[in-house]
Amino acid sequence: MINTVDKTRVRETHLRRLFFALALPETLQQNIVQWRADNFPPEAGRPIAAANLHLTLAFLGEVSAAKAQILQQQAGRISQSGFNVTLDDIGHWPGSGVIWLGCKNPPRGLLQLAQLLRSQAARSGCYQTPLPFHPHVTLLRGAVRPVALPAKTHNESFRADHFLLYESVFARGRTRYNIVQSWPLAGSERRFDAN
Ligand code: 2AM
Repeated sequence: MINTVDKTRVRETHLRRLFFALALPETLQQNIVQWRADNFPPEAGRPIAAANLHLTLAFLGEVSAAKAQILQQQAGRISQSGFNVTLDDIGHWPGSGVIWLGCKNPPRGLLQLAQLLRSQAARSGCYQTPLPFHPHVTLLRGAVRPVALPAKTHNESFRADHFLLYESVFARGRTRYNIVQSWPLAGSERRFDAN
């Protein structure tokens, strides 16, 4: 009996750090890393590993299994078309130490998808920042000093034909983003379930 109670408690208290995001195609990740190496000195900040370059749609924070299940069910009911994302903007937020790539004119589909996921998250009790959504791909962290930004980005586009739920895991001094689940955006077939 004692074992049963303990197991239940462990399940309820096991929290995972989760977020919804768009993945970047691998070639684009590699191109960005090359462009970053050519355009930023090593002291500019800590570069994000190629495989970790992504565009966050909604950050959920530390989430229980029960809450994650509800959010996954809601995400599965989203019916939206895919869209193209062009990374033609660059910026620096010295307060958070982030240097990023973004979109001068984010596509409406991107804003709608993020808005929906963020409001579903808020309704489930996941704190959402009151700051407006500013879609971006974080390139460097720890960039707290002034830095000369390149005048232009490499201006690459990618097709967002699916969105994903990731778990952020920190182990042996490294952050890894593991795919929990993926959902296609209309007009595409792609689907992946980690479980
Ligand atoms: P960032 O790149 O602007 O730091 C995984 O950690 C992703 O979730 C990152 O892309 C990060 O955005 C975002 N994220 C992390 N902590 C967050 C927070 N407290 N609020 C909003 N987004 C956060």
